[in-house]
Amino acid sequence: LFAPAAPKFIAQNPQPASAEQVELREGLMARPAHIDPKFLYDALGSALFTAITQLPEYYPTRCESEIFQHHGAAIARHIGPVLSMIDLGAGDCVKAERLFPSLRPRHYVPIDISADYLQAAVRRLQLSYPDLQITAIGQDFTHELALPAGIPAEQRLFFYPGSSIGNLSPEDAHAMLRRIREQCAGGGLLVGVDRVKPKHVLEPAYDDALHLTAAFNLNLLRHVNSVLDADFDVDDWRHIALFNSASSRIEMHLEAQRAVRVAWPGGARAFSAGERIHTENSYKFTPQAFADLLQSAGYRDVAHWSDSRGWFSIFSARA
Ligand code: AVI
Repeated sequence: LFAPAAPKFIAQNPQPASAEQVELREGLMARPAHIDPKFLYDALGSALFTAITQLPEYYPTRCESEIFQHHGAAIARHIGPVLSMIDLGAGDCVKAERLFPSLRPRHYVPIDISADYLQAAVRRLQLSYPDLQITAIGQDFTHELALPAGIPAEQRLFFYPGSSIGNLSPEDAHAMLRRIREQCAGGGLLVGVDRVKPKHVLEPAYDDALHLTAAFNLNLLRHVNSVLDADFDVDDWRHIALFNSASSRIEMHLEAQRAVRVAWPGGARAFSAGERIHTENSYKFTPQAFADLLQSAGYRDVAHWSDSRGWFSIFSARA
């Protein structure tokens, strides 16, 4: 009989429910209306996103794992010894787990806004790695990055895969990279970045034939209903994904299929047919543009590796 170490779980909710409600109300009343993409990730949204990563059209996850498969040893050499691996937006923790054999962290700190989903993943992981110290944190790290004390900064490797950095505005991405750097001076960052490519590859990745991405986007309305006690009817809306080449980003929107009125305690908004709610941006970078962003945020020793088609890049940098 063996008793695996119990994973520690820290639930941090830097935004109390009422702050989320204020944010949602402001976004819904804005013209054009917008909802922050973090509302895509309730338990069902996280499960839908995991399913999206298996779609033939959604290339980023496969490209990223190809890079780790082909260049894993070179990447591990560039990073050097790792004691603590801090996984930003860990989800099901599978990506980090694949790197355990080459990076051999002693302490794993997965952070994700979807606390329930993370907790289930961490329980599974601890059974497979009984000696690994795991501290899971349910946190919206895009606002604040609060880590448990006792992990020296120079022993920290931040792992930010999947091109999630592309879901932030350029200003927020810069601020986020700076925040990470302050937390790992002497340590490093390993980050996945999606690259600019033709529209005919990009758009189907965000508007797939099985409509999983449509379900992922529409599910955000159900999440908003539960947080705000609003009365969105999912059937009134349709999923839109388009590449805005001037801004180098995929945009996701929800478009009203008819005139609708959406109400919540203390407020309401009328949407005309065809009016949209902007729900997500996913920025695409050239390798030079991302290397410049890292350098402007204070990183050095920047290196990157790509998949065979040059669709995705992994950057490693020292803080
Ligand atoms: C999590 N993030 C990197 C995904 C992306 O590709 O921007 C979210 C996503 N949105 C639609 N499909 C996937």
